[in-house]
Amino acid sequence: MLNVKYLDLILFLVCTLEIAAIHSHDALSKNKSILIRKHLKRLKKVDGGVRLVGGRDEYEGNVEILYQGKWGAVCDDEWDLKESLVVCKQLGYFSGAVKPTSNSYFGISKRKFWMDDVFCDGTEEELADCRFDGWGKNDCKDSEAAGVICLDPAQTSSIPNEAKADTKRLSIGATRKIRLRGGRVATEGRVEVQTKGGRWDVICAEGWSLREALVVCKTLSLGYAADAIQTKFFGGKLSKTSLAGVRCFSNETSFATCTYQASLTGKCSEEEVAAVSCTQSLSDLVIDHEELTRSAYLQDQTMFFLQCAMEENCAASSAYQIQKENEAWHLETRRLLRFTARILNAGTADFRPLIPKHLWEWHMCHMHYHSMEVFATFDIFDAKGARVAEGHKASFCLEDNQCLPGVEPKYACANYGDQGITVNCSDIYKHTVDCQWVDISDLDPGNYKIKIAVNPEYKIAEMDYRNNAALCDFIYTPAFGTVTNCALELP
Ligand SMILES: *[C@@H]1O[C@H](CO)[C@@H](O)[C@H](O)[C@H]1NC(C)=O
Ligand SMILES: *[C@@H]1O[C@H](CO)[C@@H](O)[C@H](O)[C@H]1NC(C)=O
Ligand SMILES: *[C@@H]1O[C@H](CO)[C@@H](O)[C@H](O)[C@H]1NC(C)=O
Ligand SMILES: [Ca+2]
Repeated sequence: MLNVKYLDLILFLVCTLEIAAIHSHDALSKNKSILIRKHLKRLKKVDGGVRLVGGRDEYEGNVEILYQGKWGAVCDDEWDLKESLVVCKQLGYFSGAVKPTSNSYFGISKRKFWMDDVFCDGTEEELADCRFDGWGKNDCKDSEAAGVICLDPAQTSSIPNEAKADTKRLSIGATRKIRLRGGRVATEGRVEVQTKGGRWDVICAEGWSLREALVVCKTLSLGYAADAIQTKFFGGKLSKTSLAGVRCFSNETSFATCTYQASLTGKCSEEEVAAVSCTQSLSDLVIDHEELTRSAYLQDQTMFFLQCAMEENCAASSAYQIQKENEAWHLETRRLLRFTARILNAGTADFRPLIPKHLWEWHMCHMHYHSMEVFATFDIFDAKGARVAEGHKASFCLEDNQCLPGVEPKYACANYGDQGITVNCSDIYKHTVDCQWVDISDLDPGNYKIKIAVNPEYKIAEMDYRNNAALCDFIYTPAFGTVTNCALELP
């Protein structure tokens, strides 16, 4: 520790002297101080500097950012490829094939969250230049840290487009039995996998999520996963043969078909092990794709009417560019694809927000409390499968808008009411609601795919995620837009 401190001091002195020596040449000195600043940022000592923690090498880990001299975590809400690209670029790593990670993939965060709802357009020099909720403003749990896997610049030529995290995945296999141990009741505990020799091994908690937990509960005939836990609380010790990087899609009927990363066996980067808590009754959101196709239409709207929406990051990046560069931006028009999202709870338990009521955030623009960060995402893909437009519903408020006959609505947003969706009730976001659209101003007419997903980050436990997203054709001509041909799938 002491060495590092001295090193910094020496570096600082050298820099100061150098600046002083060339003080007469103003421009040069300015150039130099910019260079030094950049260098220091590389050394991660200046606010806005980023570093990766918890990974196996310097090119991967949960992202931490320095602000007011303190390191803090970044929340994984809205965290995807563009944000990871900016981080890898800022760190000077090759950014052609990076991979975002979420759910504290590289370990539970022990730091305060500095950033939440980060939106980058990919051109930013630094993560701090991206849009986000404001320093320290967040509603995230320690299991929601965002991370990245960047590529080592030396390796770029040998690894094609696939990030290394996905290389060498093997099936768990039917010969490996699983069981739960260490819980207070039989339906919870650490997950153990039987080795070839008959011993039982715990699983490295890295990346452990509700998806894997759901398959474990199904495999053991214990119902569904109420919780996926990364913990030491249920005992168990990682060994040289402990599996790591275990991943399921959540649609598997047996844990045997889930995969693990062979190269990481026995190399867990943390001490926590994977655990689950199973339950028989849970919620199950289902997206109504018929309502979606019925209700979709295009609308041209001036940005004057989209100010609240822009404040909630609903518009495309180009809208923010226009807002920055054009004084008369209010008069510019955006083209919106509007539609109704109707979400039924077809499960056996109410769907409730993840965060407790006292942490709900009041949204002035839309005059209600937000109880959940990312409830729904809307993505448009081109023929090659590249995402070309996105929207998201941040300004939602979970409530029972319509219930099947004989079911009493229970949840209502008005008056700081309880939020949730009762079994057999639907929460409906009409096409007229703000942000209930995708900004397609940057798209050329053509054939696209649109994907509408609820609970897209698998943060709230459900019985089944295969009905959480609708993937449909979006036919866009100069005259109209149609959404047809939907199929339900995983978010
Ligand atoms: C400072 O840097 C800019 C570009 O980075 C360069 O064009 C300019 O010549 C430099 N000025 C001096 C005095 O070195
Ligand atoms: C589960 O989902 C994945 C990804 O969408 C898909 O590739 C796979 O075929 C699905 N498996 C089953 C059993 O449906
Ligand atoms: C919900 O509706 C389904 C189908 O109509 C019915 O089978 C089920 O009993 C209902 N559940 C509740 C809790 O009302
Ligand atoms: Ca569902």
